[in-house]
Amino acid sequence: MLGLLLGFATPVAAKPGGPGLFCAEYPTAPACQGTQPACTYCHVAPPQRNTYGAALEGSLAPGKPRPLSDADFAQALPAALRAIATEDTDGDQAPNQFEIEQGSLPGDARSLPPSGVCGGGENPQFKVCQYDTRFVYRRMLSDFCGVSPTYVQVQTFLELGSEEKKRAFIDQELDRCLQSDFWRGKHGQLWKLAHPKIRPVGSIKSGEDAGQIPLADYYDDYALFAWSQTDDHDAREVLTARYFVKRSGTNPTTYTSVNTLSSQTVDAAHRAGNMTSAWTLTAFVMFTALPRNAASQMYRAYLGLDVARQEGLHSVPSEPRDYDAKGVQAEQCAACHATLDPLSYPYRNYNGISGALSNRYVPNRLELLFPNEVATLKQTPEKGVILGQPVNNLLEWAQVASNSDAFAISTVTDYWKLLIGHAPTPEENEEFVRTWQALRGPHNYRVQKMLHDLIRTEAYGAP
Ligand SMILES: [Ca+2]
Ligand SMILES: [Ca+2]
Repeated sequence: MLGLLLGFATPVAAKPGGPGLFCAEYPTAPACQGTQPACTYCHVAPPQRNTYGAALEGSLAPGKPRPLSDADFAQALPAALRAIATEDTDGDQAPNQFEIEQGSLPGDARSLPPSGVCGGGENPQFKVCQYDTRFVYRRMLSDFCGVSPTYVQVQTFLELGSEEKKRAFIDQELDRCLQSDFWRGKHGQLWKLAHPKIRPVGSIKSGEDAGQIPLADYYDDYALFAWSQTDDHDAREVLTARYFVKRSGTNPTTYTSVNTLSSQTVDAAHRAGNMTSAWTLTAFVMFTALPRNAASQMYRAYLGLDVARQEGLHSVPSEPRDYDAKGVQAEQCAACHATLDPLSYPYRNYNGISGALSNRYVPNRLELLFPNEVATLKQTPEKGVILGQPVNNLLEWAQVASNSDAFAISTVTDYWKLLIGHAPTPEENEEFVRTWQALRGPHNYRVQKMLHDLIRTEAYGAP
């Protein structure tokens, strides 16, 4: 909403790139953690700007005639944000940049940065330092092992004495619980995390627990997801794996990587993890020529960006081209489709449901399988753009996606919601940012290591 409305009197001159540029300037701001800045950042009621929006407009390429072109807007916004960073536009004593970083609104004097510095602060609604190892021990066993500690276990825990020994014991118990079926087994906690990404439909499932019209086996997708989140595996491979994962046994459940699976049909050279699984192609490509649905689902599921909610918009100049003549150049569509269509092109040769060629990479798919569609369809390129970066194919799409801030933020947000019960709040932002940055950095995308960090946060450990 920020970008759509920011700095412009009419929606015709919508600038959907705004949120992306804002978040590039403030990547650790609470407003950019798995979500997008809201309209209220700059507006009282659109198109009326609040004090922050007005100050920004004043610093945006001053002297240039309005409305600004998309390119001029994109070029001028970072400097304009910086130009007013140290001002206090709403007069509440907190400078804009401080408000943005602390999660309050820089254009609303009633919205103040939290005073919740650990151990201090006058506001009782913010947590003070009260990380409680006994509480964490209970909570961790319940979250990761699915059990409460017995009386004897609690006594044994308390007898460990020092906080240091207790924390070491909790870490050791966490590693044990991460092996449990409650955590990693069929229908366990990791599967629960994967549900909104995979969107299972029992009636068309093939293989184990098959439905009436078996089309594809999404248990393979759960298996790769669970694999990518456990042991010493790289979480990014849920999007980039050229291999498949086989699940076997219970208590313990074992996941093994394999080069072929009878339920999977995309050739090794064109695989990109769950983005190209038989289930993704069946459920999200289906019968469509240009698989916008597959692209937007992957964007939402693994990067936390929902194009339909104006999130993650990185408009590509001269897009949408509307190769399939769906009317996406219409004013109300163009803003989203300038991002969505180039995001979808790399899927052009991935086939959904159509007999012998189902769920495969088919070179010249549009030319071969959609001969009766509009003539311009076959001009659809395989090259596309994701997060503003040009890519040649879906494998490169997956690389850019999995290496992005959005992927790390989305990965940690999933666990934050599961384990803490809500998306990170502004008060939790510092710990949240530290957690996803460590996942990307020192932990090299090992979720197991990230979870040790997560249970050590104040957000998790304060009753
Ligand atoms: Ca202020
Ligand atoms: Ca404020």
